[in-house]
Amino acid sequence: MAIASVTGMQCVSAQDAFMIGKDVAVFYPEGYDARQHEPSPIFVVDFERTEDVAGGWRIRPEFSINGGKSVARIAVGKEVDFYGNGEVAGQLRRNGKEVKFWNTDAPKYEVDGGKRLYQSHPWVLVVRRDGTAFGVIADNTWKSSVRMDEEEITFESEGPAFRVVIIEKGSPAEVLKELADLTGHIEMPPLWALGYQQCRWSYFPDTRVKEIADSLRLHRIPSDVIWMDIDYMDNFKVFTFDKERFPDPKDLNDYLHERGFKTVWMIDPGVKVEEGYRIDDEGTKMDYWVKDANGKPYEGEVWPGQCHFPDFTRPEVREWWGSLYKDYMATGIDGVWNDMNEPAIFNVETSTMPEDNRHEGGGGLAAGPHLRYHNSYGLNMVKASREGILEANPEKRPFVLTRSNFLGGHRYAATWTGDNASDPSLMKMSVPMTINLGLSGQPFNGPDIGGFFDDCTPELLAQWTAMGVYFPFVRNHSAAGTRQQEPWAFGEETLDVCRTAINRRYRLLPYIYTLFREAYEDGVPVMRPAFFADVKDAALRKEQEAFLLGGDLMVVPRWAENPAMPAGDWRRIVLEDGTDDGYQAMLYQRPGSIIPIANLSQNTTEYSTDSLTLLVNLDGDGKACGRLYEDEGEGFGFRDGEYADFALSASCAGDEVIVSVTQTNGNMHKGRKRIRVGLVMPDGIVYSQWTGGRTVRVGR
Ligand code: MIG
Repeated sequence: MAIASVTGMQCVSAQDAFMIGKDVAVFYPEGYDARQHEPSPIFVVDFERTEDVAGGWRIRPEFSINGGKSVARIAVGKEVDFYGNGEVAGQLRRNGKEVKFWNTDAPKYEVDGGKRLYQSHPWVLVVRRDGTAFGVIADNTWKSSVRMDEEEITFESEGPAFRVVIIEKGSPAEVLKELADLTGHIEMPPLWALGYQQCRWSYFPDTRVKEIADSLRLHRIPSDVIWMDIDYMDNFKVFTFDKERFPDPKDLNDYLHERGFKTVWMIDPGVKVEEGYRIDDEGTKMDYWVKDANGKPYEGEVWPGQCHFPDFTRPEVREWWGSLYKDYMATGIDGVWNDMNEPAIFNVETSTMPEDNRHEGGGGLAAGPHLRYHNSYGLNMVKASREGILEANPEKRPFVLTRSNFLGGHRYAATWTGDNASDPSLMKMSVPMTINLGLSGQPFNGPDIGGFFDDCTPELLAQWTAMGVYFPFVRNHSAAGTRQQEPWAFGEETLDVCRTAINRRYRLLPYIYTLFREAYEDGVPVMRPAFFADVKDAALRKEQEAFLLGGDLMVVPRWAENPAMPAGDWRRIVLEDGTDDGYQAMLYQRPGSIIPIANLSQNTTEYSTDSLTLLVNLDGDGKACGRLYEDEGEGFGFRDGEYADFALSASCAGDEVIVSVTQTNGNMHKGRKRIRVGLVMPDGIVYSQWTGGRTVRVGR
């Protein structure tokens, strides 16, 4: 059943199109060659024709070949707002923007005018005035671009004609749920990965790392993770340890574990060309490297000097790479940081490998040029990493952080937004960047807090931390050679600001962990744009200073100049006593919501919800509700019912507010010692006494 028809000079509508589910249609161009695109790294489902696309279906691509490029144009109608696009610099609303899909090491987001960064997500979320929404996926890894013009989206690719998937729904949240159903839901992260994390390129030797850990505890900065950058490696050789600086990684990991820290260590894709270096010898012997156009193992320069690059398109290479993590993780490493996997190459103008390099594929994937496989290089690497780490530690939830990735890669790794700088404009930009990644199926992400390049200032670290603790991923990181950037590096006042902010993060963990559960279930982002509070409110569509953490908390950074707030009686909450330092982001709670809060802990191994505070902001009818999801925070028992899901509810009876906590799901017995209620009033929070049991009655 071909429905091809010539509609313009060169334009053809889909040669074939069909529904692959409710409200999801796929459109195939004429001459579509599945071997050039499938199996797609984006999808976890096979496309099965459920029915034909109905005549009334609104959004349809027109395909064409134009100047040698494969083009898909999608007319979108008037008055729409564009979002998503994955990792992008600049404003939240993508109208009028162009993004290039060619993963690039992009310091300060300056390459190509900021049009291409470390990751590619050929994805646009489109929201109409009335709040209905649709999403567009170009199922294409080849070098390409997208433009969002006034009434039209244009994908243009240097590769062969590609198919387009359209999701049509009643709201952006529903579109994102469908996106998760099609591309995979995130895995539950380990709880510790939601804590505060301290990183810096140049934490060496191991005694310095211990010093950092001790300082965090000494200054009572709640924290969970210390990161090891490339400094620990022997001559930057992956899966090795410098004999002088890091002679005993197990001892270091033990030391940190004893103090309640987890550790994340870096692994890059480039393998130093060196005879006698086990990894290089193995890869060479097995012939696992990416090849140049002549079929010889390609060599490119990175940190260690000349390197080979594993061909991650090959299943056996992924398996091998994954297996390398076994001994490595056995030193007590908790998580892995995959950097430079665009892949980034030094001293070449393109900063990556040649487009005509060869990848072998396998497992149904055809051999093809780097032009095709560049954008999925990072995705395939983290897929290998995740699987290997899981095999090494089958009882633990893998934690992988990646710099490069591709649409769908959220299944394997969390991400950070690469090398920003200690600059207020980049701090501000980190809000829309994190939001748009969330609107592209990657909820677990965040920027280098404090900024990577250049010297941070006390003012900037205070501002950035005071807001950054409400991001999904919270890590302070900076480049070697810049000024020290730990919370204590700028004196008492900055330290106090950071501590207060981080304390609030830890107190909010019951709520934040529940949000990750929601992301896992429904594909809804953890950090959301303000317009999610009221998708019909046109005034919220451009808001990119203030943002939502989940559905119930608006975060307004102190530097926000003119934040648009959702209508309704959102009430200010201040999470703890103490003077207002003028830096802490302002938090507003949604009317009708209940937010669960823990007592302060210094890390997630100490964290407990035995004492639970429920912040209640009643709606106009005197009601409120919320949710608390809990499990072990580690391992996979939750898949077999080892969790506890609670409905939180509040209602008024006479002069009293009755607040109750009811387990609705899960077999985990979560003994709770005591609860209390904080009634959010216009002029502050009024706390009840602590009580045992599951119900609290408080006077209004
Ligand atoms: O060429 O490992 O984005 O976070 O500290 C720089 C050193 C390599 C880039 C990463 C950055 C990391 C740095 N890496």
